[in-house]
Amino acid sequence: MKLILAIVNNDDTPIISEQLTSAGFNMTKIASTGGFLMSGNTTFITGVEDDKVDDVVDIISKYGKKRTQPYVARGGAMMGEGVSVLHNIPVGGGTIFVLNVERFERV
Ligand code: 2BA
Repeated sequence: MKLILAIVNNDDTPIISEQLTSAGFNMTKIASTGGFLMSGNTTFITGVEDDKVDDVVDIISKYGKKRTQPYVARGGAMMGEGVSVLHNIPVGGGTIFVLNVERFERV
């Protein structure tokens, strides 16, 4: 068994949630925050049998869209105090971790 942790954009959360559920996967959604952009995202936790991992990854890949988000870099010693530069940072579609599960119980 594997545990999949998938971080996706909030805008894609409803469709990914719907698709995982209708494909029969159990999952938990956690409201999370990206450490770099400090904006909200969603972390899906899904426990699946090994042969289902690719199905989950396929759904997240299909419905998690790549996009850019604005990021304002504020000046310092390198750029000059008071200077701000707007960057468009590429984000997503999904950041996916697949972990081995040692034991799974529903009690
Ligand atoms: P954030 O940490 O807010 O990162 C958003 C996007 O900013 C990243 O997109 C990446 O393109 C860029 N970025 C992140 N750290 C950077 C840095 N130190 N310098 C320059 N650019 C940087 P994604 O890679 O698609 O990541 C989307 C979200 O997935 C991240 O939001 C974070 O919440 C999560 N994530 C990504 N990689 C992770 C990792 N190795 N461990 C845990 N969470 C991760």
